[in-house]
Amino acid sequence: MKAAVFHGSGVGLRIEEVPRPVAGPREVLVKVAACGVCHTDLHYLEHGVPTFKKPPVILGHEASGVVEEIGAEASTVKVGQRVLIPAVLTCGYCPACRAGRENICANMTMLGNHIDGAYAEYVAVPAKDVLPLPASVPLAEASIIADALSTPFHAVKNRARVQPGDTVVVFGCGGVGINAVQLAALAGGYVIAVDINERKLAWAKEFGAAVTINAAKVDRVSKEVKKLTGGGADVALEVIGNPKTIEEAFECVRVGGRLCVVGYTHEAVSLVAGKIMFKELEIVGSLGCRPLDYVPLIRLVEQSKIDLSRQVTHRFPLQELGKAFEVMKEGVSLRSIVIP
Ligand code: PAD
Repeated sequence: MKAAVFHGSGVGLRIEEVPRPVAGPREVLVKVAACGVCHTDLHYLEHGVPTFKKPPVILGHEASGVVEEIGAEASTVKVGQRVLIPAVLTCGYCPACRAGRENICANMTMLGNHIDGAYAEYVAVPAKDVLPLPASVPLAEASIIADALSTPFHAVKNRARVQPGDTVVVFGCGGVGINAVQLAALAGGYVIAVDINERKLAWAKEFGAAVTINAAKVDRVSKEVKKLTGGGADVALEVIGNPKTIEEAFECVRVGGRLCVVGYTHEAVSLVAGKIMFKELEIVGSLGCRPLDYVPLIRLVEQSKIDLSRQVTHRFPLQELGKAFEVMKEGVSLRSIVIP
């Protein structure tokens, strides 16, 4: 089969012919319908972030497809079933899994990171992890539920805990951030979207932001947010992964408010500890999504409460995966999917 194989930072990705995976006894072999292209892949390709599996490794962690084969002991899934593959697979028995927090599983395996991923024609995954997709949900577009939607769903609902009437500032309106905007608005928040790209800010408006701020055109975003909210936002979400914007998001939060960090950076950030104490601020991280949250999330998509199709702005064949990273870097895409 054809797959996009990562050979290490600096070497990059090559489209190669590799052996088709075989489903183990408790696994299913999924024929990939589409795989979403996430900024996390760019971290491996260009920012020196290592994958857990030593390259060569097939990247891609945001996939949907159709079950082609089932392992001998995989009785819960049928051949021909349309499925979503969560980006992260969990063990089910570590302390975090036992506590219902599978998204921080001690033995997690992420597709296209710990194990071969879905920039490929086929991928083999445990049967217990795949989620059935209703017939009314478009299969290829549904791939982005696996990360671009599920990550902000968990962040907004469980970590940032947005409540109706909350003022919410979202830093970064890319593939993941746009859904933080959409979901925070759906939760009843008054959403202030921040980006440096006017096109992204226009999309943020379409996806539910009440106000937008172009960070490149103001002196301090926090000053603007304080003006708009009468002293600071109840919740700030950082969905970029830049120490400077994490620090600025922190400055936007009102007394008793909450900062939720979704963006990834390996760099340190500098926050004034006294402000955390005096303002009783909460600082939380948010990683991926718990399996139990996928069910209501897919239901919201099925009920058209979440706009899925409009955010897939670009489609590429696997051979043109490189172009998906180009449009991401140019800032002209919201989410690209590759169709093997
Ligand atoms: P993206 O490239 O689609 O979006 C990033 C957005 O940030 C773009 O719209 C940029 O214009 C905007 N931006 C960049 N710099 C600034 C700035 N200084 N001020 C304001 N806006 C800016 O990326 P994405 O949405 O795919 O991913 C965003 C981050 O989320 C990235 O760090 C990724 O690794 C992380 C992520 N985290 C999880 C998780 O589980 N926590 C999951 C998936 C992705």
